[in-house]
Amino acid sequence: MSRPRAVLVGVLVPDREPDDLEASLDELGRLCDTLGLDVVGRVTQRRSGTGSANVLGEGKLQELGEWTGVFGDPSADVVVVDHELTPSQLRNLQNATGAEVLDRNGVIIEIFSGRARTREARLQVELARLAYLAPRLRELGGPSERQAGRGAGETALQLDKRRIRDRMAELRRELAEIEATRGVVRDRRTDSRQVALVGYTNAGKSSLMRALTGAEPYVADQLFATLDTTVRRLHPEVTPPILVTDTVGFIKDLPHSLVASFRSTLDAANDAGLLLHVVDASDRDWRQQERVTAEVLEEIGADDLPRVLVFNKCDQLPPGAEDALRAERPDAWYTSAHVPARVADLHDRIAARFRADDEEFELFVPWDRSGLIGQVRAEAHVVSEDYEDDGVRYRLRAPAKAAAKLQAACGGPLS
Ligand SMILES: Nc1nc2c(ncn2[C@@H]2O[C@H](COP(=O)(O)OP(=O)(O)OP(=O)(O)O)[C@@H](O)[C@H]2O)c(=O)[nH]1
Ligand SMILES: [Mg+2]
Repeated sequence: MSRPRAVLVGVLVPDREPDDLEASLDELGRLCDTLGLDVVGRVTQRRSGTGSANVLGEGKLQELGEWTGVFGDPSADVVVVDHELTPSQLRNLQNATGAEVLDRNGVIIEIFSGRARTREARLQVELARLAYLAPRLRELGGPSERQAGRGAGETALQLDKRRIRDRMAELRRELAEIEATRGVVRDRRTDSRQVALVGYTNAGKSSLMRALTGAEPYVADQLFATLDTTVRRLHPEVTPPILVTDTVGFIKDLPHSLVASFRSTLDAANDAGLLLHVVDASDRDWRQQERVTAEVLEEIGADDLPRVLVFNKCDQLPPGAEDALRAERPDAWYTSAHVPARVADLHDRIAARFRADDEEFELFVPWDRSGLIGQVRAEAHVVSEDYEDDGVRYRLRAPAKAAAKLQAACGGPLS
């Protein structure tokens, strides 16, 4: 079956640059592609705002109608608007074009719906989808309204709305339960060292995850390839181990219902000792993408965590561009998930960053406590070791907590 064809609609409001609208429509086109739509055209118009009943003026609305077959054979099946529509704008456009109408948020929510894999992600997406659909139900007339005919329609609609409310309450309850279990897992992990890869969708977070850990996350030249958080050990391993977390990507104008419902997933980032803010250096819009990511991090309360900007895809930069970037952002790290030597460099920087926070200390393990040697090697980096008559004298590096624990374990009259 051929894919449905979509025509994109963008409005150029007075304080917006034409380039910015074009870039936004490019991104919307990629979102449509991810959703399974073929983008066949664009209709744009300069307007004083996005609030008018039909979004577009009369002439442009006709142009759109030509695409959707109001006057003949349709060349597009779906109209996709690049900003958020009110429920009544959505209905008006649907009536005027005779085609299905989606707005940016609707597209993003549909992508998320099709892609969520873990139970938690599925519940979160369903919640977001219902929150998005509920206010639009009356305007569109739900399926049961059409089936039940006019008189009974209102009651059926009210019934639908009540069902949605009940379902949303149920989803919130289930999510709270999952969250509570995770709290337990999290507490157990407070000693572990975590790095979270965060950033704009398609920046290469999962590719870096794969390169840094040997895990096999889903990587695709698609927006929102990842919707679930995964955690793996940094590889080659360091002692004590560092965990790497891959997270869902951000996008501009991320629907609020999604930010809210993904908060717990994104919260994984909140457990991290270090955030790697991954930016696609080869994307001409990286500055905006960096800004959007920073804003979402602030929204989820992760903006006070230690954070390093990581420019990825440096292999795709034209000659000289990386030097220019380095001059502009001397504190950032530069890498490419596709170049092993550069991944190794990133690995070492991560390890060094954690090592810098470690304490270096001396530990004497008497022979009669040699059972502790395994624990020492698992929890601390061995700088040096000397075998003496009555035990082993170590110089170790470890996080303060682990250091205190080992010292307590080896303490006592013999040490
Ligand atoms: N040339 C080049 N391509 C890369 C690099 N890193 C990732 N890519 C490509 O960029 C695309 C997106 O990569 P992903 O790792 O899926 O990106 P992501 O940030 O996880 O994306 P989402 O999960 O959608 O948020 C894929 O086609 C990757 O092969 C890189 O360093 N160089
Ligand atoms: Mg990903």
